[in-house]
Amino acid sequence: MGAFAGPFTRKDFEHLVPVDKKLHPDWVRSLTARGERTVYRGADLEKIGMPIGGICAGQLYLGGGGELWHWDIFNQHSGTGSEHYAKPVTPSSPLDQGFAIRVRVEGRTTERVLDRAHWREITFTGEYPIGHVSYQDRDFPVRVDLEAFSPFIPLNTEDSSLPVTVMEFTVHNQSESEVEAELGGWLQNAVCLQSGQAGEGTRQNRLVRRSNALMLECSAEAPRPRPPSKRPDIVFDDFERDGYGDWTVTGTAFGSGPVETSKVPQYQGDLGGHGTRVVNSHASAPGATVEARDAATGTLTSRRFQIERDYINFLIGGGAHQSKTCVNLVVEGTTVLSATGRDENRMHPMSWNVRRWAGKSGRLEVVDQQTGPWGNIGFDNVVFSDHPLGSMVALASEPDFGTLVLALLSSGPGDSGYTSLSAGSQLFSGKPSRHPSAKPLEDKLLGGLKRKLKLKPGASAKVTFALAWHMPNLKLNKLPSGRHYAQRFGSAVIVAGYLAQNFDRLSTETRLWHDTWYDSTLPYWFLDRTFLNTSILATSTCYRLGNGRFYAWEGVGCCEGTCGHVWQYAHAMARVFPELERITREQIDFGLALQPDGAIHFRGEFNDFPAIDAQAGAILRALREHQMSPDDAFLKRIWPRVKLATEWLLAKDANGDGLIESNQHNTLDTDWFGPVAWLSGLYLAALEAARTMAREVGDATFESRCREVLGVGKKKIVAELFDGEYFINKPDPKHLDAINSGTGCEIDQVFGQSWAFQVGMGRVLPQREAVSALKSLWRYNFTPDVGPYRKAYKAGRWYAMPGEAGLLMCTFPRTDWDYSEAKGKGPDWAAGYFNECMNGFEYQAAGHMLWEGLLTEGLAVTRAVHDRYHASRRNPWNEIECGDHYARSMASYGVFLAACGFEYDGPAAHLGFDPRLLAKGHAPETEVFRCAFTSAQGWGTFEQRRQPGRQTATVVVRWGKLRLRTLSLALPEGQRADSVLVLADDNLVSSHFTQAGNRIRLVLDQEAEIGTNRKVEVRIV
Ligand SMILES: [Ca+2]
Ligand SMILES: [Ca+2]
Ligand SMILES: [Ca+2]
Repeated sequence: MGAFAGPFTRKDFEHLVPVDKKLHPDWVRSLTARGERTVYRGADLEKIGMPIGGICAGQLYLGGGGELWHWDIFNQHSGTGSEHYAKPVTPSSPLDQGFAIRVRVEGRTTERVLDRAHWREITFTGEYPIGHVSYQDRDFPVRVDLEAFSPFIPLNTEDSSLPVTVMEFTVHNQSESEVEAELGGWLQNAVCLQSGQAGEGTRQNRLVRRSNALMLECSAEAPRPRPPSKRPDIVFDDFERDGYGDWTVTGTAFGSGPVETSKVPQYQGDLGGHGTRVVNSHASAPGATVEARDAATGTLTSRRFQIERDYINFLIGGGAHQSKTCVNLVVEGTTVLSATGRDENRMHPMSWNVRRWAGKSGRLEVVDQQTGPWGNIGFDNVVFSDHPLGSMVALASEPDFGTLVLALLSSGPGDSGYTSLSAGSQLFSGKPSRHPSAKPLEDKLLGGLKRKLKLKPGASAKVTFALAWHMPNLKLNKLPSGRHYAQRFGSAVIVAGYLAQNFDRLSTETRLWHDTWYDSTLPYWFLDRTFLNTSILATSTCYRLGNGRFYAWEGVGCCEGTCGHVWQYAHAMARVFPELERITREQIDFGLALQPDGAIHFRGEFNDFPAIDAQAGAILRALREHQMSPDDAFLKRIWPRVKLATEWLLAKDANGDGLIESNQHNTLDTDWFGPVAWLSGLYLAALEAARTMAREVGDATFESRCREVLGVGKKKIVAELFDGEYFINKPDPKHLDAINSGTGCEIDQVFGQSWAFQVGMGRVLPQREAVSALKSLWRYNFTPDVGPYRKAYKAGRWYAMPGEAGLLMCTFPRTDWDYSEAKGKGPDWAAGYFNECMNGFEYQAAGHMLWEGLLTEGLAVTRAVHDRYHASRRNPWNEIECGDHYARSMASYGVFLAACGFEYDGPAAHLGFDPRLLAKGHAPETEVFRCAFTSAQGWGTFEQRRQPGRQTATVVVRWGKLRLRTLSLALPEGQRADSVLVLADDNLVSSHFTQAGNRIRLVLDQEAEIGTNRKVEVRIV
């Protein structure tokens, strides 16, 4: 990527953010040009990791060379932070798996593994949900194209959340001769890969035929119970004393002895120890802060002992850092076993089977060599026993217990399977085995499948593999256990069988969605970026629990409780799988999180106080979820609770003037005081949403109450908080030590209006002031290079590196308030947010810019994020905030909706478009716009064509159905419609229309139901 702006001199950055962005005209043109599919190759392939499993079913990546990596499907908790932005993750895999091809042409045989290392020319195109990889080499007679995906069909949540990945290879014979080929895949049996201990069971592979597919099934089994032992337990140490006794201590982390559990810092909670003292290298470390205590390091080493029982049982807690926060068993100078905590202070029981070392002498080492977060280890109650602790016996309840399947679909007699292989490369040389294989847990067990092909010159053949997994033992702190998919399917074989049986429909409809999305006049880069964050649903940010509940982190393993103030920015799930948002509104926000006074605890059962923005967002989302419903049943069920939540907000505006007073907790993780433009603006938008819903359910009293406050508030927010250029806050003089952006130019200042557009509500903030605020954001906060700004303002995390562009969270253009005043006495980490570029917020502002007609600005902000995530820099599919695959980034779908000017109300059978970004048509003076849309029961394509004096609009349903009563369209500014004709499948439909400004509102005399592949056409003259 070349420079897209400049050249700049030092003078341009005098104010740190240049007023003149000096954008290159070519770059500006590329913002709106359709462009071409994004194809990555060469070094750009290295960091790619496109989520490729079903939604809410784990996290599996498709790498740039078609390798599957990451493999987070085993219910292991892995926390992530902000660090992967500056230091992107490089591919790694806990298990041995791959695909390879062997060809035989004119007596010569060659083999290639299908990965990045083995081909001269690989191209990768990731168009979520489908990834394409093409492999060629001038020395190799065949080209191989891979299409990888998991079934993904908007509105069909169940079929889009299968724990499965399809790898469909097409082999093309590019030579002049007939080619004999074999394409195969191998898979390590990774069941109980983490939990499986030597001597505690076996892994088993067998071949299964089902639904015309050949499957390699991988499973594990506990050993048969042995007769009970009569040897008594030996308590090695329970640490119930002042000092460490004969343990050798190094470093400072372990202090002078075991800590009394009554004296550990309160935030650590119950450590779950045995007796009154435990080893805990956080509680015993010196230092006054969490960071200082975690920074301490040290080791504890036991005396030598003889191994004379089958098990070593103990309690372990603390960090999950392998070899950094761990307990080791050292036998004859070698660490033979090691265990870490699970990033939890509470210790859990652990048993090691040590039968293999019976009679030998060993030592235990307790290690804390980690200085960052979770840099501590907890340890207690070491007992040598012939009985493992309870949890160990139940291999079947381990988080990584379950089944895995490699399947070959449409299988014929030319296919063969191996239940045991010494290596993947043995696929083509070994002797196929039909019989089950078993190996003890301590040994590696591989299996594979392959197909023989014969290809004439120019011919091609398709080979479809699938990988399925079934790991039902998900256990998240405080939450209902289990995986939703395990309620539908009993094993990976049954999952793969379902896939095989329904493969035509599932693959056709997945491709249909992909093709519908890309069948658009919008630029490829824009379609890529605004949809690819939907893949966050297919990462370990998101879960569907055993009871059907949707649950999510903010980012993978970070910040619990489906956080309302983060998730309210995200629009993708609501529009693509609205059922999951409805579940969350009903069961969580307006369910277990709703308090008797109407406050919503924004992390569900994980916190005990509300946030203003999350509260307003929940009300706005209730309206959006209602609009994405086929009828008003959802609203009727939820309305009394939405009303109660609105009353809580109204109570926060004690004097009823439309501005919120007192403490206002928000997504910047602190309480702000005094009227805050973005929080009061969101409050007004929520009131408008509540008013709309009150009207629909016939609650006239509440509707008029909302209307009254809105009437005052809409005026007051401008009079009090618009400073002539943008919206400011008026910090409460009684709380000047609280953090507050004050008169700074803050990214979310007109968020309320942005939300209003997303749900078709019209104006909460007046156009002139809203546009001026957005132009100020562009002027003061958009920088083509964040470097100079971050050099001056160092606090904050890195989501845009020096040399990269972004829209800063808050800058301080006025002289009456600056960063140090804004910071108040707030913590550094919270004030640092002002200096960051956080994608989800940027998308929120960018979408709003498009709605308000600031086309270049809105696209440039979106593109800045897109360019930051170019594969040459980092994984394009992993947008990071305080964690990987950060949920707020699903705000990018809202930018797409803004470009379409989309509005939809399912129960009212209303659909509308006001495209912001028209393309030139083939005919002279023609402008075209085409986009995908989703609705409550169906999805399809909207197309608009403008020629001088006339306009046509077409709605085609590609999947499901669409109820249509009213349709809202836009004419060019200043034009009036004389006549409007509506045709349903070429039959005239009677209708009438009204025009206000450039918007046409069309009413069909009778509601139409448009089925699959049917269309409605509107001709306006
Ligand atoms: Ca103890
Ligand atoms: Ca430490
Ligand atoms: Ca007030």
